[in-house]
Amino acid sequence: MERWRYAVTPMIENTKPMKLSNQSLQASAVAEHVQVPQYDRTQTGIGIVHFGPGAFHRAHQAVYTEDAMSQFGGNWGICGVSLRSSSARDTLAEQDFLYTLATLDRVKKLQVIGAMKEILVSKDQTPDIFDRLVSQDTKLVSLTITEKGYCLNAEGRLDLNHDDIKHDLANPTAPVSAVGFIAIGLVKRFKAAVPAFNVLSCDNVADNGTKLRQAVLDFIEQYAPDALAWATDSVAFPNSMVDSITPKTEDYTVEEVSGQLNVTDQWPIQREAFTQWVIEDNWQGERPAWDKVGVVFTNDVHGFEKAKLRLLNCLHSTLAYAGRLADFETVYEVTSDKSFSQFIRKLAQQEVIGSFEAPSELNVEEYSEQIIERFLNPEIRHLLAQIAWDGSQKLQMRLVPIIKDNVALGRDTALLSTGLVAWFEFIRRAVKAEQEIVDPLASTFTSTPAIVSDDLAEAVDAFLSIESVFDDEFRALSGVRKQLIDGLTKLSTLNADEIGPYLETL
Ligand code: CS2
Repeated sequence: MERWRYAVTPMIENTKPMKLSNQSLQASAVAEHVQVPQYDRTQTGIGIVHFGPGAFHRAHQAVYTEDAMSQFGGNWGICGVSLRSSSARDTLAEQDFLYTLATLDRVKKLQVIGAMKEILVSKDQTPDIFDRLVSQDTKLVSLTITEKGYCLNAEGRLDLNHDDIKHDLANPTAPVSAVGFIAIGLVKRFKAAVPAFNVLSCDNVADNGTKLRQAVLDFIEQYAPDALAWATDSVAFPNSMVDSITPKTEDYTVEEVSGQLNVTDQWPIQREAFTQWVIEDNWQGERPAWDKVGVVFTNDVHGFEKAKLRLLNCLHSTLAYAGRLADFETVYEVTSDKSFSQFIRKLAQQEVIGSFEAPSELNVEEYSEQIIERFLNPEIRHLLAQIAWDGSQKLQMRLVPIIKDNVALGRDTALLSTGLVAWFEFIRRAVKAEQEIVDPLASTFTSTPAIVSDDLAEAVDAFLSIESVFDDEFRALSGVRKQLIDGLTKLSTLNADEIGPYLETL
């Protein structure tokens, strides 16, 4: 299916395309309508180590860094670090770590990104990773590893009983966690009298920098207490909010981008045009000229974080679970359905806006409507099934806090509870159908019979008993518990084409 074509047809007709590489760039084999790095990659040093060089990092932070270097220079090449898989390294190494960002929106754009200079994999390159972490050239360590990678306990402190943390404290020459690598790397710098680097979380987590700082300092307190005062005073952990809808790369993306590029890119990244990065203005020393390419440095990141998590991610997750129960495939399809679009607008207007204090410079009504317009981008095929991954991690930030805040404020929670109930029913149907569940708690769901009980109060209580998602305060919300039981009682009886009409009744 031909989904999108550019105005310019491929420059080279009927020849086998070269691979995207430094060589094909220098040979100008890449089509003329494609933006390419405006700096000499061979002369650009590495100043950033990034843990988790996945699609979002490559679509967001790496692109801001690319633009900053193309327009303002600087040795801000990125060393990606993969703690699990070697696929990104093995694939991108074949094309000199170049890849294409395909911006798919009303206006389409192809940009070859050169900021990624290397990707190291911890299973066989740990010494090289530490060399990068200790190098004076490294001014920043950033992360997109999701909150579960921070190894925190319910109190927001480092979980010293976490298998990875226990391993790293016992094996500091071969850590397996990002927290371990960062903490041990900082201690090495302390002992070598090398100034600290900044640590920047780019995860979809409220207070991401504050949480990561606590985890790293807790690790150092156990591992090298003599370095704790230095780390406490010398390392900046700014909070940040990140935003750009970045669906995973599909086979058609590779085919279509390579066709437009005139060279083969094995792993392009697709993304919407909208992108936003808000970083707390808490920084030691140099940084890329991000502020000159659209990044906002402010002291009120918290308000932007909440606005985004609550007005985008809460709606995303609600659409994912309710939409999958209604057999929709993508965000575009489900948001195009009148019943669903009316529901999420009511959810935003009646139960999300007003649940938090937004930054004074943000018009939340306009922001919310802009988000729903972004969901209606026909060029982005964002799978609901992908957004549905890791619900036990995501909903504790996207839905649970809003319900708690609304109860405390005496506000309604019926629509928010519907989103939570949709997750419950989504999991129940997957367990009954023995379908794969992508979630760190998948085994909990499949090994807890009450989750799929026909006694829906028992089923709700089984979900609410999951300590990592719901705390005692939430379990004590008796009114919410009744909403969840009533909602699941209704939702569990509905087939796909009855979900939308049901939402209209709420
Ligand atoms: C999505 C996010 O997959 C998901 O959970 O809600 O990745 C969302 O696309 C980004 O936060 C948008 O910035």
